[in-house]
Amino acid sequence: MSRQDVTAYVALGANLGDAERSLRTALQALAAAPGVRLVRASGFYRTAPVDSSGPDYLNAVAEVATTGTAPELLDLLQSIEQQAGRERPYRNAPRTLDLDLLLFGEARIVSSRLTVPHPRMFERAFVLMPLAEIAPRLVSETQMQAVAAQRIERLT
Ligand code: A4P
Ligand code: MG
Repeated sequence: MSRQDVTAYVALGANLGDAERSLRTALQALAAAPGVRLVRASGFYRTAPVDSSGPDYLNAVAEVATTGTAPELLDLLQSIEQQAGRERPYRNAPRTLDLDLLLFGEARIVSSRLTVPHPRMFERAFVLMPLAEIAPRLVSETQMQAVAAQRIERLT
């Protein structure tokens, strides 16, 4: 990791179509993007929809190292979503692929298109469990207990 690299965490979710294939393809696209290195990825988790409808989701979290900025990383995430055929009929609609930027180094960002840390990440087992798997120091025991009632199962 060079000195300018920033460690960022990306949440992956899908609940339409071949969700497992969508997540695998998204991880490959992250790994292949210029200036971005896929450092590690969690396992895949089957999760109950939260504030959303449709079938169970498949969720995961990836750690990347990037030489770019947070808005550039968001551009990349949105272009990967587009390639997966994502449509946006309404907020929290079922989706073929959702990529959210959870953390970007220590950055705190509030802009019209980006809020980091992701404002809802600590309410969600589908984010915290895979994040804790790859970066345990980022999630406290208290935070995990707060989402313990949400249904989530790690796939082997
Ligand atoms: N935006 C602002 N901050 C960020 C950020 N940190 N990362 C803006 C990504 N995007 C960010 O997102 C809407 C706008 O948020 C973007 O244009 C971007 O500029 P979107 O992906 O188009 O819409 P969305 O996915 O419907 O909204 P969002 O905010 O991603 O929804 P949530 O709150 O993330 O909820 N249940 C389970 N079990 N698993 C899931 O993965 N996901 C959701 C989505 C709901 N329930 C779920 C799951
Ligand atoms: Mg999103």
